Amino acid sequence: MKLTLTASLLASAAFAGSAMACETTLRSSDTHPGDYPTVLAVEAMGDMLEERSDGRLCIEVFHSAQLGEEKDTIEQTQFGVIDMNRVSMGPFNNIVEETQVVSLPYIFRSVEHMHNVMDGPIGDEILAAFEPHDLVGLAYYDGGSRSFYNSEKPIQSIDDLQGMKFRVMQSDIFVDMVGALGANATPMPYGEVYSGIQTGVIDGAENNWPSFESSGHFEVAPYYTLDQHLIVPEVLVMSKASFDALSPEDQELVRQAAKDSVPIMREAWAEREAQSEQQVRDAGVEIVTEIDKQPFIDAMGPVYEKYVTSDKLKSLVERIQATE
Ligand code: GTR
Repeated sequence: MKLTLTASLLASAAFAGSAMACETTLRSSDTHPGDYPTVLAVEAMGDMLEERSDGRLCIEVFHSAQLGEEKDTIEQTQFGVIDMNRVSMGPFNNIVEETQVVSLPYIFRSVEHMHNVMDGPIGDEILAAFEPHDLVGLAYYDGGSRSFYNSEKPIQSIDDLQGMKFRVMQSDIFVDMVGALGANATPMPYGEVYSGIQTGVIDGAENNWPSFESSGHFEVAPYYTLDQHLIVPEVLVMSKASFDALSPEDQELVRQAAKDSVPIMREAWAEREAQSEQQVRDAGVEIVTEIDKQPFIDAMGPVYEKYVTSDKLKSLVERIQATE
């Protein structure tokens, strides 16, 4: 019995690998697979942190939704059960009001516009808004632009969307966004989308190239229309409880390493986006690139009216629109 226990302890110590030497290993969640840019970036952050703290602080990334789907892992991060989390801003909409503005359809004119906003004072303001919700906002990552894909037909215009059923991330804004286009939205966890399309519970979903590819959704939804309705930044947050448990020096190391992981993420993203697009095209997915976005943009009026009501959000939207 004793021998078995020792053997299993040894086995788990070996499994922990280099994290074993660390005083504190921060557990970080990600829904994506191990080779996805967001996972690689948090791992790179962990390497920087381990080196800069002389091995005091490490990060272990639990990728592929090992710790659960985004909505649940966000709650666990608020409670301090999970130390860090890399998530889209979308699932935060019902928790951190300020995240709603960057989840509005067509709020950003391009990825470059999104970078200019999030890298500046508006980005800092939104990061700070996480604190009252037991979270510390550390850095923004890229999520490309999201477009509709489905199992039924090529979507050439809003007319083709009428009555179709699309999965959206768990946020009311996206439900209303799809509704404003005349389609029906079903909020559901990311991990259920593949089988949802396969079994016909939904006709499709919407996402960026790397997610469309890595999730395998393209296998069951071979029509992709580049209407690019959303450019939602992603965010790396830390549990306030875990953050407060660190010394001020270590807190600074965490903040800095998170910031330093951003260019690594952007490079990995650009590479992966091109690879994913190629893979999806090679698989024979029918891609509609020529689409008039103006009717889509015009249809979003009611969504802005419903969500941009407080002075705080109005000011954020105006300042985002005024950013180059
Ligand atoms: C991805 C994003 C994930 C998750 C997913 C989804 O693009 O990186 O964090 O939000 O979309 O649609 O659930």
